[in-house]
Amino acid sequence: MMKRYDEAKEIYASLGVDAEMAIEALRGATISVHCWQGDDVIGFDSKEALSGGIQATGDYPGRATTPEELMADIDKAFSLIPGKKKLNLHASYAIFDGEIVGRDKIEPKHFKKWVDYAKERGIGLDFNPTFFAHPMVKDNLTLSSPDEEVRSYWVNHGKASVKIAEYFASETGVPCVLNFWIPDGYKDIPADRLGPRARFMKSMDEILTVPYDKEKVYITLESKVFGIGLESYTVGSAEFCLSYANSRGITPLMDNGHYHPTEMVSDKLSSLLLFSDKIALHVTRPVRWDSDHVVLFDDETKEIAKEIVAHDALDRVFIATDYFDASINRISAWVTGVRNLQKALLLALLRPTDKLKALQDNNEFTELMYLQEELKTAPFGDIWAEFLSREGVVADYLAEVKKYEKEVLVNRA
Ligand code: RNT
Ligand code: ZN
Repeated sequence: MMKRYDEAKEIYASLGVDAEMAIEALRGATISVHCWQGDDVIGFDSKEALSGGIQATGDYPGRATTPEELMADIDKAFSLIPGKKKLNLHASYAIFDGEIVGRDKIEPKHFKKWVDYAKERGIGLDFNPTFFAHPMVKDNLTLSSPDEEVRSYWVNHGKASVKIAEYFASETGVPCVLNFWIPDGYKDIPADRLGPRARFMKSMDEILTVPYDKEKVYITLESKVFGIGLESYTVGSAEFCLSYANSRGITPLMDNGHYHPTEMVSDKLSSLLLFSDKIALHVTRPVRWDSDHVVLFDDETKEIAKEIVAHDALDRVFIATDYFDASINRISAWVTGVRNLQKALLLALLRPTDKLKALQDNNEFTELMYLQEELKTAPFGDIWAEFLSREGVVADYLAEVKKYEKEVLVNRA
């Protein structure tokens, strides 16, 4: 083992890369892992089916149906994922002891068990208000609804969420990313595209009147181009969200499943980095649509990681995962996707970035092609294996996952 790493380190050194520094940098990179892979985005606060134009397909056995089960599954997944992690929660994962309240009235106390969970494990928490799968979603609209009762209900949900995010940060000592995403939109061509967006703007402005500590809470806004049943128009389009975020001093969030199929988030990152201090990402894998398949070690994931690392922006980009596959073992889905994102970051850290940039600026494209292609067959796997062993996580996580499936998951009702 040691020998393979030492040899790999030498090979990278000959390409102008310090493997030790790459491993060190990866250890410092935090991934915010979404809780909703564990239960197909169902949560605990409502009996409604998943809505909002998103879908978790498949019926693999063992879905977590209680907070205890979900926490146990996250523990299992986290034990198999190296590096620094945060847990990303949705408001729908509120844990009510006794009295159940509406989403407009949720309070920090409804998330105390999650805070205890995070503190015991020394991790931070991120948060998302949940604007879907709820009876107060009317005609596919929430913050942009023309029905004032509906709109203000969701404004109150947003306001309540700001307070919960601040509570998370205060309790854990780790800043909380609070992400707003609304599914609002129309199946067919709207007569009025501006009205809903104006109401969305007004609603967000109302939510942002809640005072919060900007060192503790980073509010992000996630755009989307379409959803199932919302094919013709989404209120929170890319242009709306980017303009809104930049004009209000909040952070734009890009989900790489939320663009037209030939648009690449990897190409958008550098532009946003020039205009925003922080940016946020949901890393997912869209297959023909925003299908939220498990993240693979594929070209676009590598390219996204490359852009973050090449511009020295690991501390400016909030990196989160967002996918939900119910057709395979859910723990394995978590581990595979998050590890692939970390692999992509490591691969990016193992590039002689300055040398490559100089080749571009000197118009030496023959040399640039040569070196970039050589890097593709460098012994990346040995550096990754070294990182896993230093982090104390097993390389073969499937055996662990299968054991947990047999002992725990299949026995669930
Ligand atoms: C939906 C968005 C959003 C959700 C989660 C559950 O298309 O990507 O981020 O996936 O909030
Ligand atoms: Zn997303």
